Amino acid sequence: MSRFPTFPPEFEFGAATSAYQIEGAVSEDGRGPSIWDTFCRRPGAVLDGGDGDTACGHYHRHREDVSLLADLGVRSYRFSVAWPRVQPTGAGPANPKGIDFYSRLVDDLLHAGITPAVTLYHWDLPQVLEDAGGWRCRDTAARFAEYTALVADALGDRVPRWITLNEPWCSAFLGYADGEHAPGAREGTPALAAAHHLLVAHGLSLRALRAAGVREAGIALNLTHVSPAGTRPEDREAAVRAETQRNLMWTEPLLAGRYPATETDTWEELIERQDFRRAGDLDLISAPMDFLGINYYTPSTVRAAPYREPDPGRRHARDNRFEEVPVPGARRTAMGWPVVPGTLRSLLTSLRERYGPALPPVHITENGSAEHDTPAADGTVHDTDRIAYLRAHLGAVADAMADGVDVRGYYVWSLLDNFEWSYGYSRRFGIVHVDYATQRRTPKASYAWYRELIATAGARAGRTR
Ligand code: PNW
Repeated sequence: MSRFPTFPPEFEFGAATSAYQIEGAVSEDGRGPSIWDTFCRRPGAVLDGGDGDTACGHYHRHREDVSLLADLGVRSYRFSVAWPRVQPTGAGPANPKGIDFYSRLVDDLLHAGITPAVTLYHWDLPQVLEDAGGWRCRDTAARFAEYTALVADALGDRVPRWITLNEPWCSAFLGYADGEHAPGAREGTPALAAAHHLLVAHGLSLRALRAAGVREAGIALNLTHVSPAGTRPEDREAAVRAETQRNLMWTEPLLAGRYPATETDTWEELIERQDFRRAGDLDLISAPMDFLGINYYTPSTVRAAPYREPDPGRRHARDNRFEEVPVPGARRTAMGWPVVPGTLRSLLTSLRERYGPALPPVHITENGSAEHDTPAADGTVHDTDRIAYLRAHLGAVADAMADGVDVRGYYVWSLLDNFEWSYGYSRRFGIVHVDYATQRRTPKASYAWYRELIATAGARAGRTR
């Protein structure tokens, strides 16, 4: 096997982060509280009691972080704008200091020759909006469209690529059904309402982006590759339910303008009470996008499991009549996630088969792995497992492209070790090591490897930088 998979000259290599995971400075320059500030204070919500109060201190170190990106040679950097910096209470005019921070970041990136890609929502909902019902309420989608217009108005002239939502599956089900993410709710129907309102929010946000004249707009979904654990009919049915919830309930409305055909098996009687759906919603949700962002980490192998109620007497909106089983022979990352790179190729080709020309060009908006990094005495990290993970997944992307899937770019998750949500600082995804006590950044071996891959691809393409 050659050292690097081969990509066409115009392929865009990038790196990704998100606001709450790296910025810190949560009370500075008028930022209001978000649901993650609140959730982190709940005892037991985050491993080791971590929070994003300081994180990587990126808010004050963004210059240094842009230098790291420039040395890496990436063509694009994906970051998120914190809604509560722009609208501390989720409504009203833009907070100028919040906008200024992102405006300076964008200018620094452009100065370094790096294309900014903005995610508008990477999970930090203003707390005031959650107090009014959060994503359970349709009004939050309207608020999101107003916020989108403010950010697009301020940055739209300089930012070509826009992502409305990051992983709405996580916001709806980890946030409102499983209680693992903010706001930490364990409810029934409201989580399904949240899923729908997130899709409506995407549609309204896309419309606001179009009105502002932005060049490229899309969404980032955490799609997975689902397979049944064996040949038992009940396991095959479990795989259909998992496929519906993880993939189809997002891709069908977005790309085909319909709710998934399998949803009534998945949510049974809950479906009959879906009065949160309105005429015209599907037209709004399925408005054409310029690209589909896919965040990919690991496949799901599932078997049938008995239904579990979250709280006595309440129905769980997340169909949990399936459970994940280990993949035999697959290595697991520090998250416990099995590494099966070929499943990324299969996911991409199956999307192409299902949607044909309705599948827009794809960007892999996140891919990477948490590993048990052990810094050597000199502080360097020889993360050979991460390099193997990245090489194999980039190879799977190249294979899917050879199969005819139009993939335009790839963003490694993540530039920096950072706040890994309910795992706190215990899991490291960065290609740059962060010593949280000193905020010292040390590029890992994977950073050097990725840098060489980018330079090699660039040299092949006749680019100089
Ligand atoms: C994604 N799950 O999160 C996010 O977009 C990133 O912010 C995050 O750091 C990264 O992946 C690594 O976890 C996920 O439980 C969190 O299935 C949880 C799940 C999936 C994605």
